[in-house]
Amino acid sequence: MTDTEPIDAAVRATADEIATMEVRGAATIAAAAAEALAAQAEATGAATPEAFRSSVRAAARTLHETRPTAVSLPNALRYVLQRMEGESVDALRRSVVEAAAEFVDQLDRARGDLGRVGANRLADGDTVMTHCHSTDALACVEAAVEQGKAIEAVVKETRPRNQGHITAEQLRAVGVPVTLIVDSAARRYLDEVDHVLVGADSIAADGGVINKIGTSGLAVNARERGVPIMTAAQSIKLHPETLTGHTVEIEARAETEVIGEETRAEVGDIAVENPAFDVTPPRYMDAIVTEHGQFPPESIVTLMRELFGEGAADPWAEP
Ligand code: RUB
Repeated sequence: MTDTEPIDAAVRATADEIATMEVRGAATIAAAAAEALAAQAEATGAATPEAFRSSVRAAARTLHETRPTAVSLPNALRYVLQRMEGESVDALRRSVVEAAAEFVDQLDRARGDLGRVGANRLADGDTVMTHCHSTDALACVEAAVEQGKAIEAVVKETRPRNQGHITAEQLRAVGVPVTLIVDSAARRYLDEVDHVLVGADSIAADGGVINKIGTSGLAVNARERGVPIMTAAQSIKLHPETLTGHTVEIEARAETEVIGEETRAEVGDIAVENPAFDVTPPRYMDAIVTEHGQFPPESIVTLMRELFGEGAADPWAEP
């Protein structure tokens, strides 16, 4: 069946914002995608249940195509589409709007719950090193601060997009003293920190952690220095397709994020690559902290099976 209902402008705007990284970070992308499906449900002029379903699925496909690595995006779409039910357009619309609101609510609660789990790993007086900007990772520091612990942070700037600046700002907002460093200084500062704390875009069934490029090198260095490293990742970061052997696609972003066109012309004929994420093998990660508790990476598959069964559907596909 072909889609007859247009994609709502709000959906297109959200898809653009995700693609250009105005909206970024796995959990934030997931919430925006769920809300965009609700916007499509509210706006569509579909006259029949079949046309309604088709229009929401088409919106989901538009959102799904934006960025490939954070599984929270397809997991958000799955959550809402699997709850799209009803015999009439009105009932279908209600189900989508309610499911999207429920999803966003669960995201917030999961972040709070995992934050309290992660905070238990942090002691009063600890210093954490961060990479990129992760709302799940920040939740652990925020919960520790709420528990009355004094926490300091060494924040990697995270080239090429400098998401470390966002982390620095948000940590300062909760009163955490911050030292900003360039990425290549990380190993030098590992001796001064008690934990490395990162987020995740996807977690594979073998416990591999897919996160911002640079995480795996940081993890190897942390292991060599004996500094524990944890990933804070609510369960929407678990990648169900990896249960059946699929690998996670690593997004390649624009070369201009690495070097401006003018400078590049001055430098001469060079190749530039800009992978946005990398995979940290489970042996270099000490713990994955979720809203269901803390897991050694090798055991995360048990939670994945419990939540997703043996795999994942693609409910946005055209029937
Ligand atoms: C963001 C990034 C974050 C994870 C987790 O990459 O790698 O660590 O998405 O974030 P980008 P959160 O800036 O390219 O989106 O914990 O907020 O879901």
